[in-house]
Amino acid sequence: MALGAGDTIVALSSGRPPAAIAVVRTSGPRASALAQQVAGSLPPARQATLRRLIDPTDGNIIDDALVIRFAGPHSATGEDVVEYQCHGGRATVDALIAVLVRESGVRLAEPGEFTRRALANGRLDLTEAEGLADLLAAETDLQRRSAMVRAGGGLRVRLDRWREQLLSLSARAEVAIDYADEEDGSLDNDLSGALGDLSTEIRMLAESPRVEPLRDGIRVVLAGPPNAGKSSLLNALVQAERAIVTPIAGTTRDVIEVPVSISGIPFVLVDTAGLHESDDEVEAIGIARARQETSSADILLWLGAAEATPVHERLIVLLPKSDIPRDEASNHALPVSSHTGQGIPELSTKLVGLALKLLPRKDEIALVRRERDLLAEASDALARAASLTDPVLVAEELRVARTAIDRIAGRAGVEDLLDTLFGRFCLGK
Ligand SMILES: Nc1nc2c(ncn2[C@@H]2O[C@H](COP(=O)(O)OP(=O)(O)OP(=O)(O)O)[C@@H](O)[C@H]2O)c(=O)[nH]1
Ligand SMILES: [Mg+2]
Repeated sequence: MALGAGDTIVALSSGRPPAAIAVVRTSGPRASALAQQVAGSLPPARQATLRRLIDPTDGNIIDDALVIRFAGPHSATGEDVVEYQCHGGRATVDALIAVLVRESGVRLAEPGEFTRRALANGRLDLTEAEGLADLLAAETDLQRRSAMVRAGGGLRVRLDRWREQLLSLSARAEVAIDYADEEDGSLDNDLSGALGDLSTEIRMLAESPRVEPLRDGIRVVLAGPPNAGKSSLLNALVQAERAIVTPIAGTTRDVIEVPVSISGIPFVLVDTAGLHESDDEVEAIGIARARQETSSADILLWLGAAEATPVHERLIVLLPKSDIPRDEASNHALPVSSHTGQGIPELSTKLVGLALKLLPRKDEIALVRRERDLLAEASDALARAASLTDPVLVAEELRVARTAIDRIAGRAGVEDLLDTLFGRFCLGK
């Protein structure tokens, strides 16, 4: 947990001054008392109230501001929250914050600390907090929409429902254990069926698209032998001279990443060293990295010979330098030329087509890897439970499934994860 969980925290929650208006947010046990001191009296809850803000030690006027109070637990953090909408000049903001933090038990907030308290007080769960972090970082419309689904509780609702179902299934298994002596002690078929159905339902969600390609960009790796024209193609796709191009084989040695948005979809184009056997130490390292990139690519562009094409789930085989006449038929490869621009629009269209399969559709949930793994874990445990007859073992598998579901929502064993997540938040959120 963050330092001083019982402190009242203060932060500028709006953008960096100067701005027309700044929002200074306070949350914690002293928030209301502070408002009373600075704004003269306590404003009514949930009603924007114009107040003159005064430094209580010397009576100096700080600003005229709209003050909005939310009484806990019905607030964003679950604690008493007071927001001050003051003028957005740097000196005004600084003066207000200085007066607020002068009180004992009041301090500046850590990044993400408001949200962290909301999580601690059950105002949102981990999947929503993660969605919120994505929402704040969203740069494209697709990212924004996907984050909205998560931040709005798209996953939480299902997890809550599944948790209830798991509890009632556990209760049924317990009953079977209790009656084990009297009857044959095995489970009714009905329960096995219910376990199997729930396993399938959870499995289906586990197969949802991943958040990472949407958040970080879809990794398109350009690979092939030296001099194939990989760097030139990258430059042509991003319409800028980002990678060095020379007629010398082995020009690119390191991995070069260039983020680019094509039709509003975030891609990261990855240029790599030409794949071949090399005695040069530096080049050899570059080639090893290129091989790694090839295997972790979301989409692979192959600029080499057809017979040497690597195996990849989403592969586009290209025939580079198509402006140079050559004998062999191009069969399945897409002809592209970085010099004349031939095939570049078609390649972009193909990239977008493949990318759309990797991305969540409108209003579809996307999952982070952790969530997918835990959902799969829960589904597996339920599938095992469905095939068991001993109610004691079934109850144990149900417990495994419940723990996995609880961990997704952040109800169990996630402290280390919280630090990483809240490190992504900005100050004042
Ligand atoms: N005619 C023609 N030449 C090209 C084309 N694309 C690249 N070239 C030339 O081919 C040579 C190698 O191009 P690069 O883009 O550096 O090739 P690379 O695959 O990145 O090479 P390495 O980094 O050494 O592996 C350069 O001289 C380019 O000008 C093309 O579409 N048509
Ligand atoms: Mg190159």
